[in-house]
Amino acid sequence: CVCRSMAQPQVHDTPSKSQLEQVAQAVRDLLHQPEYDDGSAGPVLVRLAWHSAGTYCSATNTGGSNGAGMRYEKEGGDEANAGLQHARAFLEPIKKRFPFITYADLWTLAAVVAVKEMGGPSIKWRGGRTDFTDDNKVPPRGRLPDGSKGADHLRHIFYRMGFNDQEIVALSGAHNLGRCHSDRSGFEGKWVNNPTRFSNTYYKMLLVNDWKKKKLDNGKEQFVYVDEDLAEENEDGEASEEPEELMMLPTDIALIQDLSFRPWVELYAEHKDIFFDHFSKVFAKLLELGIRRDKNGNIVNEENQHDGYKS
Ligand code: ZEM
Repeated sequence: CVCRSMAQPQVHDTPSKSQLEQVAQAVRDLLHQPEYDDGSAGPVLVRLAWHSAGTYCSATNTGGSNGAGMRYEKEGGDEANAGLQHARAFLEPIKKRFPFITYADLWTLAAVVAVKEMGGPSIKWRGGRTDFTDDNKVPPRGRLPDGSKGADHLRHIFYRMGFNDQEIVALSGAHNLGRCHSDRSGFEGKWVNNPTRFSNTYYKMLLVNDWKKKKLDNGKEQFVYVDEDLAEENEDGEASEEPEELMMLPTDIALIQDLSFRPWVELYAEHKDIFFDHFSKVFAKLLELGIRRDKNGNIVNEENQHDGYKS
């Protein structure tokens, strides 16, 4: 690319609308994965976008979804990113087929498409991200949240990105999707019964269920609840099926224990439309963290913008 050799800020054109629609359709086509997890690649794609963007630090203007640094061991090997190689592998054939899209755009666009396909809100997305060509500008490890901690930790991590309490709770609603894997995070199980349908069920579960602390064999502590209704359903139908235990991370439980977080959980549990609206806005904000655009919407990568990845 010529612009890389220029001393001035780099400006990349975003792919055209019809090119992006082709990519979006290819993402829709790969979501159905009968052999994988709960049958959908959607949840892990959403987590990929979140972890690519969630490294952002507003004080140093470093990290964020631009660059797709997770391709490099320095970021991809962070234990917080364990399992996301599956998400990247799902998308690799699309990258091969549509080389005009950067990894950084593909990872973020795929999440937006997945949320919508799983029944969630439309999310504004803008392209033009570029990919790092080496790992110099890759942010340091350790910037993503640790599920075994509490409200102070959540604030420490998310305030660093520039989010407030309401936004922390709205973003956490993504835990309506997918599951924890013992071989990835060490936690186990899903938050809701239908983890491939985007909804506000996560907040309802937080409020109505009686969550009990459980220590896993690996020493990790999470909160669990066994859905009795589901147990009966299973007895009527497939008798062999055990009722599935639902789970919450300590950070999820912090949302109902903390007096400033809790009212947002209550609001979103009651009003799915408000949750969808707030989630749409906050997820769009997440994907734009650290990205500066010119008046045409093209991303401006200043040569020195990412200097000083020290912390
Ligand atoms: Zn998650 N998340 N997350 N998250 N997350 C997991 C899974 C998923 C935290 C966390 O420790 C974990 C956000 C916020 C936070 C998703 C989306 C978003 C897992 C399980 C853990 C441990 C990983 C595994 O074992 O595979 C913590 C502490 C968070 C702080 C609030 C935000 C924000 C998200 C998006 C907006 C998704 C979709 C999953 C399910 C992934 C999958 O593979 O099914």
